[in-house]
Amino acid sequence: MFRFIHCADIHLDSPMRGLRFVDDGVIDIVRGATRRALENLVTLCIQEKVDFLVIAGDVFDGDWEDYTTGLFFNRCMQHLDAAGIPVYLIRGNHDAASVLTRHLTLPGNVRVFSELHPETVRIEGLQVAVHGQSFAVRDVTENLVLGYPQAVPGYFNIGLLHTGLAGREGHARYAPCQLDDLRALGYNYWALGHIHQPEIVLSEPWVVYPGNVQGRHIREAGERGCVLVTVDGSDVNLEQKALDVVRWLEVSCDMKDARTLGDVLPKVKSAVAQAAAPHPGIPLCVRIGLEGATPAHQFVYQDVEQLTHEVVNAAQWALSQPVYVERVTVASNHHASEASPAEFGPSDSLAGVLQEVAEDSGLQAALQEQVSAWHRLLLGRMQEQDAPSAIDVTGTRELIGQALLELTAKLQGGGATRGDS
Ligand SMILES: [Mn+2]
Repeated sequence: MFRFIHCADIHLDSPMRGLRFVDDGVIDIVRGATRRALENLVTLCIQEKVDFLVIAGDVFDGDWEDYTTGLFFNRCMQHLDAAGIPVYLIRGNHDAASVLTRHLTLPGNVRVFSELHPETVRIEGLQVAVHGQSFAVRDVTENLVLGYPQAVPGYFNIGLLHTGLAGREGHARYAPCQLDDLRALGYNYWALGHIHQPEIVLSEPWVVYPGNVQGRHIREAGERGCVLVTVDGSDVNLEQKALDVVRWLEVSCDMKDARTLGDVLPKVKSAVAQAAAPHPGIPLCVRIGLEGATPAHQFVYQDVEQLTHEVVNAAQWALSQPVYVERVTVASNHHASEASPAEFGPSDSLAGVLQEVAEDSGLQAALQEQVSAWHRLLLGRMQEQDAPSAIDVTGTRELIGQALLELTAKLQGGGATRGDS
């Protein structure tokens, strides 16, 4: 019987993006999250007395800003060394040999696989063979698996690979390969990295993405961690273990029947509490979406800034654990509501006109062009995984729609009334 931990995509010192409604102290906590998650990984390895650790690429987020990133990683590896735990790792697209310009000598327990060709390391006492190849450059486009050797007979064979497989939404197709390529080699367990969403792709043989150890923004919502694998003869048991220290969550709040701020806030509180229930104790970074048809729509758009901060306020209020609000989105509408025409009065016809404008394909195209230009500009400054791959016309239609709704509400409200007084 032996046990190992499979993790990937640590992205050490990755900047955590997108939190809007927090002060500096919180930003520091969040910035340190990938380091704390790595510490949690080391603690887990030691507590579970694993025989070894495999890391399937992207230990680092990119070139180190300074040497402290490398020093921190080495300190963690030294703790594992002291506990007698070896580490097998490959480099991925984010920490490919050509990407990192600063280097530090690794502790003796860390074995990095070559980027020139696949290598096999045999752990003789356990009858385990680990096969792997690092990325030499960021965009590896060839199928690396084709160079991997056949399984070592009589051993438990682990394939370490950083890959997008045959394609995964939102991820660059690095080192593409087919599941049949993996099956063909007769390994027991493919320890994959690159896709940040945890996924057990296959169980015969095991093909596993553990996900990243710490979500870095709202598109990496939910629990993040690693996989603890116990091998007992032919029995292989997998357990997902959380390592994250802050967790991203999307909270959708149905505004149905809300007419005033007094109606909206309890709904926010209960939606946040419900979404947080499966995640007790851990600090949360939430995006709160106000959705659904509501007669309060006019009110909502009268003072978006105040409403937004009231929503943040209500979210903080709803939980005993720390909760930070990433963003408040308002996607509710009144067009589908059952509000009486009198509620909107003469401006109903204005709303109709604006609705037509929102559907105007010429305007959408113009906005699309503008947004695409910004998008190209941003792409140059962002890591590819953090950038949306494309911006589509439906997105711009929503943007126009939202802007017009806000305008309508301001026109209808005229600043005369706010809230329910
Ligand atoms: Mn990654």
